[in-house]
Amino acid sequence: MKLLAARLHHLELPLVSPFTTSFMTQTHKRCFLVEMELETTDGTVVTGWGENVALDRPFYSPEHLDGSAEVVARWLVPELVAAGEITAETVHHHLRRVIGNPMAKASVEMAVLDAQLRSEGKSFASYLGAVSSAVPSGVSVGIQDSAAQTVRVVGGYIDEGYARIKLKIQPGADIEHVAAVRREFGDELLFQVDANAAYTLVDAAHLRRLDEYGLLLIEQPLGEADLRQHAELAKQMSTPICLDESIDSAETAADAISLGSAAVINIKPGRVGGYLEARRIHDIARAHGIAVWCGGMLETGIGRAANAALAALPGFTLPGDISGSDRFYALDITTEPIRMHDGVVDVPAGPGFGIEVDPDRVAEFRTALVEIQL
Ligand code: OSB
Ligand code: MG
Repeated sequence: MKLLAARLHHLELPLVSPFTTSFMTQTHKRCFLVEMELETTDGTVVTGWGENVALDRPFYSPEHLDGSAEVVARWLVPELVAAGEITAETVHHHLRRVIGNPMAKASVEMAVLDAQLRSEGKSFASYLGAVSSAVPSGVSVGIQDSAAQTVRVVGGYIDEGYARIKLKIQPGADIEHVAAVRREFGDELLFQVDANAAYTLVDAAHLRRLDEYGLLLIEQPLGEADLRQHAELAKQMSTPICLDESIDSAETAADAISLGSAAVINIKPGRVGGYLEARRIHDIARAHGIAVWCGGMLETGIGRAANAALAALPGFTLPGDISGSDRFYALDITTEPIRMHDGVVDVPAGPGFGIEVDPDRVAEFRTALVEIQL
């Protein structure tokens, strides 16, 4: 395929409720969609959509939204134009001169992948080799002001039917909140926590207090670069350690596994540079007997649909942060929202990512439209 046009749709969507992590509170989601027109070898013009998941501020990873958009327009798209003939499978290679910026790269690869699959009439799930038609749907619950409020919010999601609860924690909002949820909802609840790098190895004795609550895992307790220290922490507590921020490529996944830093890996396609790298990490982890699950970045229906397909690979043995669109948004930008029902999200079966972008909704939430000059 050959790139004919590329444009960025900058969006701002209100969240149904504020989302607080150890690093910031979000009330709105800002992101941009990458729309690409490509010409296939037989001369057909096809459109594909990608979604960029960089956060507003560089508080989760080094990337931030405005910088990521600049990298796409100024450095990545020109590399694809210079490459001439491209396929989804060669995008990663063509972008190799640009260091880092995985979320920018992922959004570009997504648009090419969606276009390619649409031109072939093939779903992303069948392209990947998905083995299930629905995936268990977990929900990520932000830090609340009190343990009582945490119980109320978690209870609401349990009533909706979510298959697994992930609770954000930080020093001062951890043991007591976890204990309250366990007391209220019992030992059967699939329950895990996410610290977003809020602790240090000095907190090991404190974190060990979580062991008595039968958590599925603790996600990213220590710093992004602390692979060795996570391995040390793993020796000091029985709750399985899952890495999120630390894993930015198949190589770091391999290192984390061989160092004993992670018993579980959260795979986020944006964080690792795209869905194809995400699949490589799945393959490596599966070969080592390491469980993986699909993380989320408050995606719109585009990223949510793609994540559901990824999570249908056989190594995704734990429920992902793949909730219904209504977990974050009253209105999504796809013609049909992603729905959670009976604790699962259906894997889209249509061509490409299997959703249709709603142009009116995109226009409604759009703050800027940038046509990239090729
Ligand atoms: O650490 O998993 C995280 C959202 C933004 C940044 C980091 C994280 C998250 C979430 C939300 O937990 C997961 C979701 O999209 O449902
Ligand atoms: Mg996380």
